[in-house]
Amino acid sequence: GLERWKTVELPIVHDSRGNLTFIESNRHVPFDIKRVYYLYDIPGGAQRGGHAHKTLQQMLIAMSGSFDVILDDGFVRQTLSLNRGYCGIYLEKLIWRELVNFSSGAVCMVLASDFYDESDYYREYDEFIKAVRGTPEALGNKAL
Ligand code: T46
Repeated sequence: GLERWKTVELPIVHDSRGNLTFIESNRHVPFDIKRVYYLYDIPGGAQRGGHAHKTLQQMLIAMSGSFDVILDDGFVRQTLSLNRGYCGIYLEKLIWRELVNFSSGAVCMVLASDFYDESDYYREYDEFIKAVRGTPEALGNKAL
Protein backbone atom coordinates (compact mmCIF):
# COMPACT_ATOMS: atom_id res chain seq x y z
CA GLY A 1 0.00 0.00 0.00
CA LEU A 2 0.93 3.66 -0.20
CA GLU A 3 3.08 4.72 2.72
CA ARG A 4 3.76 8.42 2.99
CA TRP A 5 6.91 7.85 5.02
CA LYS A 6 8.68 4.87 6.52
CA THR A 7 11.86 4.02 8.34
CA VAL A 8 14.17 1.75 6.37
CA GLU A 9 16.86 -0.46 7.84
CA LEU A 10 19.81 -0.56 5.45
CA PRO A 11 22.20 -3.49 5.03
CA ILE A 12 25.25 -3.65 7.29
CA VAL A 13 28.40 -5.58 6.47
CA HIS A 14 29.97 -6.16 9.90
CA ASP A 15 33.74 -6.38 9.94
CA SER A 16 36.45 -6.18 12.61
CA ARG A 17 37.78 -3.25 10.54
CA GLY A 18 34.46 -1.42 10.97
CA ASN A 19 31.02 -1.62 9.42
CA LEU A 20 29.93 -0.91 5.85
CA THR A 21 26.46 0.10 4.72
CA PHE A 22 25.37 0.47 1.10
CA ILE A 23 22.33 1.90 -0.68
CA GLU A 24 21.29 0.92 -4.19
CA SER A 25 18.74 2.73 -6.39
CA ASN A 26 15.37 0.97 -6.60
CA ARG A 27 16.42 -1.60 -4.00
CA HIS A 28 16.93 0.21 -0.71
CA VAL A 29 15.28 3.41 -1.96
CA PRO A 30 12.27 3.11 -4.29
CA PHE A 31 13.63 5.59 -6.87
CA ASP A 32 16.62 6.41 -9.06
CA ILE A 33 19.05 8.49 -7.00
CA LYS A 34 19.72 11.65 -9.02
CA ARG A 35 21.16 13.89 -6.30
CA VAL A 36 22.94 13.59 -2.96
CA TYR A 37 23.37 16.50 -0.54
CA TYR A 38 24.19 16.81 3.14
CA LEU A 39 23.65 19.18 6.02
CA TYR A 40 26.57 19.61 8.41
CA ASP A 41 28.27 22.19 10.68
CA ILE A 42 24.78 22.87 12.02
CA PRO A 43 24.84 25.39 14.88
CA GLY A 44 23.11 24.47 18.15
CA GLY A 45 19.39 25.22 18.09
CA ALA A 46 19.21 25.57 14.32
CA GLN A 47 16.28 24.09 12.42
CA ARG A 48 16.16 23.01 8.79
CA GLY A 49 13.37 22.05 6.45
CA GLY A 50 10.01 23.72 6.90
CA HIS A 51 8.66 22.79 3.49
CA ALA A 52 7.14 20.00 1.40
CA HIS A 53 7.78 18.77 -2.12
CA LYS A 54 5.32 18.55 -4.98
CA THR A 55 6.98 15.50 -6.56
CA LEU A 56 10.40 14.86 -4.96
CA GLN A 57 11.06 11.64 -3.03
CA GLN A 58 13.94 11.51 -0.61
CA MET A 59 15.72 9.40 1.96
CA LEU A 60 17.27 11.02 5.04
CA ILE A 61 20.11 9.36 6.96
CA ALA A 62 22.07 10.51 10.02
CA MET A 63 25.64 9.79 8.91
CA SER A 64 26.88 11.04 12.28
CA GLY A 65 25.27 12.36 15.44
CA SER A 66 21.50 12.65 15.74
CA PHE A 67 18.49 14.82 14.96
CA ASP A 68 14.71 14.65 14.98
CA VAL A 69 12.46 14.79 11.92
CA ILE A 70 8.91 16.12 12.33
CA LEU A 71 6.68 14.77 9.55
CA ASP A 72 3.22 15.99 8.60
CA ASP A 73 1.06 14.82 5.69
CA GLY A 74 -1.60 17.43 6.36
CA PHE A 75 -3.56 15.15 8.72
CA VAL A 76 -1.08 13.18 10.82
CA ARG A 77 2.04 14.50 12.54
CA GLN A 78 4.86 12.23 13.77
CA THR A 79 8.36 12.87 15.11
CA LEU A 80 11.08 10.34 14.31
CA SER A 81 14.68 10.37 15.57
CA LEU A 82 17.64 9.42 13.42
CA ASN A 83 20.95 8.45 15.01
CA ARG A 84 22.32 5.43 13.08
CA GLY A 85 24.11 5.26 9.73
CA TYR A 86 22.11 2.16 8.79
CA CYS A 87 18.66 3.72 9.37
CA GLY A 88 16.94 5.94 6.85
CA ILE A 89 13.61 7.70 6.60
CA TYR A 90 11.97 7.43 3.20
CA LEU A 91 9.72 10.37 2.35
CA GLU A 92 7.09 10.33 -0.38
CA LYS A 93 6.05 13.56 -2.06
CA LEU A 94 3.71 15.99 -0.26
CA ILE A 95 5.08 15.62 3.27
CA TRP A 96 5.86 18.68 5.32
CA ARG A 97 9.19 18.11 7.16
CA GLU A 98 11.10 19.95 9.85
CA LEU A 99 14.54 18.89 11.11
CA VAL A 100 15.29 19.86 14.71
CA ASN A 101 17.43 18.98 17.75
CA PHE A 102 20.68 18.43 15.86
CA SER A 103 23.44 17.09 18.07
CA SER A 104 26.88 18.62 17.74
CA GLY A 105 28.70 17.05 14.81
CA ALA A 106 25.46 15.80 13.24
CA VAL A 107 25.51 15.12 9.51
CA CYS A 108 22.26 14.58 7.60
CA MET A 109 22.73 12.96 4.21
CA VAL A 110 19.83 13.11 1.77
CA LEU A 111 19.29 10.96 -1.32
CA ALA A 112 16.89 12.58 -3.76
CA SER A 113 14.91 11.35 -6.76
CA ASP A 114 15.56 14.48 -8.80
CA PHE A 115 17.81 17.47 -9.31
CA TYR A 116 17.31 20.63 -7.26
CA ASP A 117 14.28 22.59 -8.45
CA GLU A 118 12.92 25.47 -6.38
CA SER A 119 9.54 25.26 -8.15
CA ASP A 120 9.04 21.78 -6.60
CA TYR A 121 8.79 23.29 -3.07
CA TYR A 122 5.84 24.33 -0.95
CA ARG A 123 7.58 26.71 1.43
CA GLU A 124 4.34 28.06 2.97
CA TYR A 125 2.47 25.67 5.27
CA ASP A 126 -0.93 27.08 4.23
CA GLU A 127 -0.11 26.49 0.58
CA PHE A 128 0.91 22.88 1.39
CA ILE A 129 -2.30 22.21 3.35
CA LYS A 130 -4.42 23.58 0.54
CA ALA A 131 -2.62 21.35 -1.96
CA VAL A 132 -2.64 18.14 0.12
CA ARG A 133 -6.27 18.28 1.20
CA GLY A 134 -7.24 18.42 -2.43
CA THR A 135 -5.50 15.13 -3.34
CA PRO A 136 -7.26 11.73 -3.38
CA GLU A 137 -4.42 10.26 -1.28
CA ALA A 138 -5.04 12.82 1.45
CA LEU A 139 -8.79 12.23 1.43
CA GLY A 140 -8.16 8.48 1.69
CA ASN A 141 -5.86 9.11 4.63
CA LYS A 142 -8.48 11.27 6.32
CA ALA A 143 -11.01 8.40 6.11
CA LEU A 144 -8.67 6.34 8.31
C1 T46 B 1 14.82 18.82 2.53
C2 T46 B 1 15.72 19.04 3.69
C3 T46 B 1 15.98 17.79 4.49
C4 T46 B 1 20.61 24.00 -3.69
O1 T46 B 1 21.10 24.89 -4.41
N1 T46 B 1 20.70 22.70 -4.06
C5 T46 B 1 20.17 21.68 -3.31
O2 T46 B 1 20.26 20.51 -3.68
C6 T46 B 1 19.49 22.02 -2.09
C7 T46 B 1 18.88 20.95 -1.22
C8 T46 B 1 19.43 23.34 -1.73
N2 T46 B 1 19.98 24.31 -2.52
C9 T46 B 1 19.92 25.73 -2.07
C10 T46 B 1 18.53 26.30 -1.98
C11 T46 B 1 18.64 27.30 -0.87
O3 T46 B 1 19.08 28.54 -1.40
O4 T46 B 1 20.47 25.78 -0.76
C12 T46 B 1 19.75 26.74 0.02
C13 T46 B 1 19.22 26.13 1.31
O5 T46 B 1 18.18 25.20 0.99
P1 T46 B 1 16.97 24.90 2.00
O6 T46 B 1 16.62 26.12 2.75
O7 T46 B 1 15.90 24.23 1.20
O8 T46 B 1 17.69 23.84 2.98
P2 T46 B 1 16.99 22.90 4.08
O9 T46 B 1 18.08 22.23 4.81
O10 T46 B 1 15.99 23.67 4.87
O11 T46 B 1 16.17 21.80 3.23
C14 T46 B 1 16.89 20.80 2.53
C15 T46 B 1 16.16 20.48 1.20
O12 T46 B 1 15.94 21.69 0.48
C16 T46 B 1 14.85 19.81 1.40
O13 T46 B 1 14.43 19.21 0.20
O14 T46 B 1 13.99 17.93 2.54
O15 T46 B 1 16.97 19.64 3.33
